[in-house]
Amino acid sequence: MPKSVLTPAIREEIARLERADIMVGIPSFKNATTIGYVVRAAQAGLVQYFPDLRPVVVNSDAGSPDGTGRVVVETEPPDYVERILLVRPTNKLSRVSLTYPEIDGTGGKGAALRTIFEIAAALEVQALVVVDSDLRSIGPEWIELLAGPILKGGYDYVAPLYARHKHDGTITNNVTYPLTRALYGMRIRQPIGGDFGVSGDLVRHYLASDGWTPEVSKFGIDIWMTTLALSGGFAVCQARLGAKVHDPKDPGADLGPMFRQVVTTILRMAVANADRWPLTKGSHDVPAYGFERIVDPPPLEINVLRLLSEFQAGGLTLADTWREMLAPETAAAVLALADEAGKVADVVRASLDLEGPGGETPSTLAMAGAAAAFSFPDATWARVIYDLIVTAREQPAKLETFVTALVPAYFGRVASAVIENRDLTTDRAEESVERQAREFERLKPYLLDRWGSAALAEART
Ligand SMILES: Nc1nc2c(ncn2[C@@H]2O[C@H](COP(=O)(O)OP(=O)(O)OP(=O)(O)O)[C@@H](O)[C@H]2O)c(=O)[nH]1
Ligand SMILES: [Mg+2]
Repeated sequence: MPKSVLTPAIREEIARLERADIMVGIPSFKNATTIGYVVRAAQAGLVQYFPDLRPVVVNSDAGSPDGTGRVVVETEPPDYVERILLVRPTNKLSRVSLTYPEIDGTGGKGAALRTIFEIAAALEVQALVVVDSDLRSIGPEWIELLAGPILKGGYDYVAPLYARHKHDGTITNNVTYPLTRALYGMRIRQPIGGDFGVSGDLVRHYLASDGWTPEVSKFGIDIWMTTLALSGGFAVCQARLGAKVHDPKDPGADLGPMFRQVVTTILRMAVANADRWPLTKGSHDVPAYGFERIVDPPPLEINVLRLLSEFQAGGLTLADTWREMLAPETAAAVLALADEAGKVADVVRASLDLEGPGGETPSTLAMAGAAAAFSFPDATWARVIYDLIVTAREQPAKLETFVTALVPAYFGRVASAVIENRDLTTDRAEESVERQAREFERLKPYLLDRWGSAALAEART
């Protein structure tokens, strides 16, 4: 079992808290403007829905210079919860903010969660709920929705189910959802959602697991947790949370490092679980807890032109790497698509006035409309990901290089999805995500075939 990472200061905090039944953990890094709201929602939820349990809220911060930790501790006056809920809390509301230690020199969301797990285990909580600190759409009921299935239903892992804008969640939609579903047979729609519930048993399983790689210490953590829950045979469900409104990100500008961390992790775990997924056929729905919601998440602008241009540039500079990491036919198909992306990008540039008076970027809709000719087919994308699983086994030392080289192709795939969904409602866009997930399942024999023949070739050498 990996050794504990807790600092003396954190140990002291644990000794002071002694025990708790339910814990809300909040990782943060420079979230002073939004975390107060999240803490208030968490506290109100704990009092309103679990009045008899001993609660604790723990913020695991990266040492943010913007006063995030102070906001957590000072967020509201002492009688706040009583005033808004008209009930007096039965149990003391304990709330702490601490700076988490790095894991082997690496800090990040995963390292923050590691500290949260250690505290949850030390306090012997029955249920741990983790929520992001940049949430705008959390309410007290999220605590019930994420902890209820554990405390009342015997579940160990509660994944979130929320309406996200059709252009949000691109790593989820294009990689983690379809791949988790095809490999492990469970339709967990948000396997890296960031807001989730975990039982005390599963927390201990996480702490006992090896494999805290540098990627897992960062944004690889979410898919690592979901995959361990599945591979460990834990009872998994989903909770309907409504909309996820948070600090939005444009995939072309912000998501490169996150993509690398998440995808490296899911591929390594696919290799590690090779005794499991070849036996899984098809997929199952995962029970969903909570009342249905009708919500429209706020729109998100995506710079389609930048995505297409980066894909084209990748085709020019990374061709050899793509040929090394993909099957020959897949590499040829992706190179042709990158070339096509370049041509379409030229059309977009010519048809839109990119140097408008304010120099502002044209809208997503305008760019996607001008790029309508471009499409990165589901089947090609599924083969790209499947090829990489095989490559991850054959050349593990070069996996990071390969996943980095995959980023421009992912941009191409995201551009294609944005273009395809440009006129669709969020509901209709969901159908294309499902279609792609089915394509991953349909092509699983391709993966099994390549996996088997690569193993055979290896055995012969
Ligand atoms: N402690 C710590 N927390 C971090 C770090 N990076 C991100 N976080 C927290 O992790 C959560 C998710 O980070 P975001 O940057 O919002 O990522 P996202 O793209 O919204 O990812 P999702 O979880 O999929 O929504 C937030 O609560 C962040 O404050 C970090 O380096 N250290
Ligand atoms: Mg966020």
